[in-house]
Amino acid sequence: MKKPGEIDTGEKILKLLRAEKESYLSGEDLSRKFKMTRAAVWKHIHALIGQGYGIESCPHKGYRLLSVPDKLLPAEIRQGLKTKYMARELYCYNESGSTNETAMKLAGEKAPAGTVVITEKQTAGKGRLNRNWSSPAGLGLWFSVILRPGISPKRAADLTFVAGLAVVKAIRSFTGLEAGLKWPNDIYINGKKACGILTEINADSDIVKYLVLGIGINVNTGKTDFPEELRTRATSLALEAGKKLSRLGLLNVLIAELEKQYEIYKKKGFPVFAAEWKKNSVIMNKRVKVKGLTETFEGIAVDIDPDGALVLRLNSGELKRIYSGDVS
Ligand code: BT5
Repeated sequence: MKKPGEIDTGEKILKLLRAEKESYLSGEDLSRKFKMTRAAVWKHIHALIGQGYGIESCPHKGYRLLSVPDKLLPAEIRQGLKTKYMARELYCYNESGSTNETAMKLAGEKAPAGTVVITEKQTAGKGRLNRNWSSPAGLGLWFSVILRPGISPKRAADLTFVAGLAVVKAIRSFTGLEAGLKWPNDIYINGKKACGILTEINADSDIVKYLVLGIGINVNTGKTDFPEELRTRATSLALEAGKKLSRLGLLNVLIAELEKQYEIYKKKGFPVFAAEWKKNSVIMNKRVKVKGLTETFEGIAVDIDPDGALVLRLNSGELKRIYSGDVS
């Protein structure tokens, strides 16, 4: 695990190694630069190797960076970050229960807006209504973002739309895949679910104190990595693209897109979003079945209203607004 905030010596050494590219960085130079013994330098190098970095150590020449691991390490994420505040505070784990749970706790302890909690694997990843979210190690992006939007609790669901749109745009630009939105919180590709979003809040009666956006994307998940019951309904970007993809590359594009869309939302408000969301939806003007908590409705999805409700034209011609449920 890596705490947020300041860059440690190991990360600074890594930066120098990266800058050297093909040539070697001598242990002596490093020990002078960081005012530490060569044994201490070796300890840092050893720790980096332990994290999965390929570092060659050559007598009389020094150290050379050969490869970086396919892991969501803070130094790797920070490297490609082009945001003002999104993911500037970063908590990275090898394994966690649920990143949403950790993020809610950190937000309660005053973590700033934009803080990101990310993990290689979740053991208790969750969806809405405490459903399970399958999050196997090293295959997806399982992360949560803390926001402090200063909105009424009634508007909290807006942020699910903001995140959904950012995810769709990022997947399309990074992979070229035709990802689309399914109300209220899913991203689909070729009729299967590739991503889910879970928004949680801590609120007073009239203001959201903090909000956590939980985003789960199946990136390199293979068919048999999914639990059996999901195999016909779930997909991953790699399965659709026919090749393995860089989780780090996608994460960087997505974090930047999320900051961009969130800023647009704050400036222009929900209606601008709803319009853009509809354009990227896979259910608009289609016949759907919506299972609510107590009732199921069938009809044509015709609109998203200003409150984020799905508007269905029922067979009777009546327009029905639905505030929560699962669409199929
Ligand atoms: C969601 O809920 O789709 C929200 C998922 C949010 C996951 C992220 S990961 C990071 C953060 N930390 C967390 O603990 N959660 C968030 P819902 O619409 O209720 O869908 C849940 C349903 O999707 C399950 O009941 C399964 O049927 C299906 N499902 C579970 N895992 C899946 C997966 N990896 N891919 C596709 N479908 C899945």
